[in-house]
Parts: sequence; C-alpha cells; structure tokens
Amino acid sequence: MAILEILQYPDPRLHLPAVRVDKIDEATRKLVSDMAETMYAAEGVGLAATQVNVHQQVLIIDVSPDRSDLRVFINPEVIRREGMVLNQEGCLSVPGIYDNVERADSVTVTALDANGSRFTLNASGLLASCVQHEMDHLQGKVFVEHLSELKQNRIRAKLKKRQRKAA
Ligand code: GNR
Ligand code: NI
Repeated sequence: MAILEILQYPDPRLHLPAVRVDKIDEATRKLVSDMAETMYAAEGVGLAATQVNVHQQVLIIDVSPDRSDLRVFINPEVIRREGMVLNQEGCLSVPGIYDNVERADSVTVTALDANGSRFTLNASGLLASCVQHEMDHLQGKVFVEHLSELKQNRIRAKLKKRQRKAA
C-alpha cells in the first residue's frame, strides 16, 4: 500500500475527465487499496481517482463513524435522483474551505465493485452527497464550481497564496 499525493485546487489536472475502466485487474485493485490508505490518512469520507491524478472512473467512499465500511464504485452511473438539499461540503483537494452545495437528496447509483460485480445502491444523506461530490470529480468538476464566480475567485486566490507560502 502507498499514500498517494492529492492534487490541490486550482491544479488544472483536477479538470480532466476520467475514462471508463474496461478491465478490472490487479492494477485496479492496487489503485483502490492505495486510494483507501490515502483517504483514511487524510481523514476524508470519499476520494476520486482524479484527485490522485489517475483519470479513470474509480471512486471510494466510507461514511461510517468507525471507518469500517469502504465502498468502491467503478464506472458509476446515477440512475435516479430525487429531491434537493443544501449541505455543507469540504474537499481534500480544497483544504480548509467549506461551503453549501445543492445536491439531490437521494440517488440510486449502479457501479462495479473491486471484483467487477455490478451493484445498485440507494443512497441518501451524507452518502448521497458524497456519491455526487465524487462523481463530479470524475467529470473534472470540483465542488467550488457550484459556488458563485466571486467565491471561486476568492478561494483560488487564497489557495494559491497558501501554496506559494508552503513552497
Ligand atoms: O472528506 C470529505 N467530506 C465531504 C463532506 C461533505 C460532502 C462531500 C465530502 S467528500 C470529502 C472528501 C473529498 O474531497 N472527496 O472528493
Ligand atoms: Ni473532493
């Protein structure tokens, strides 16, 4: 296992669209296990492959309080969405920034697991928000892009300044 580097907004690589995985093999399972180690080390509830600069449709989520319920989604598709909610979100690629994002209240997702078996999940609450947040990443979209241009400009400036200081 390995901890991978998480791309930081506004890195342009966060905007690359992920391609479908056509064969789930050992390399895919290694990616999933490295992503899990990376997500747990960073104390996130989800991670998309895009964030670790792998532009394939792979995402993981664990919203359990004791970090014992890892869910793996390969080539995920939302097949139902219902309702609207406003929830505060954060992102490991946009550290220290939290804001409200409107999402579907509940979604049904179909995807492949790490063994290539298809499953369908009905999600609501944090799990539903997280699925939508991670699927946005796979399309090259970061949650701040749901906010106003003014907020996006402020966030970009703040993170660039912070990255300059850290360098
Ligand atoms: O850790 C995370 N918390 C979170 C909170 C509300 C909605 C979505 C998320 S996902 C985020 C981890 C992350 O950046 N995943 O891409
Ligand atoms: Ni994120």
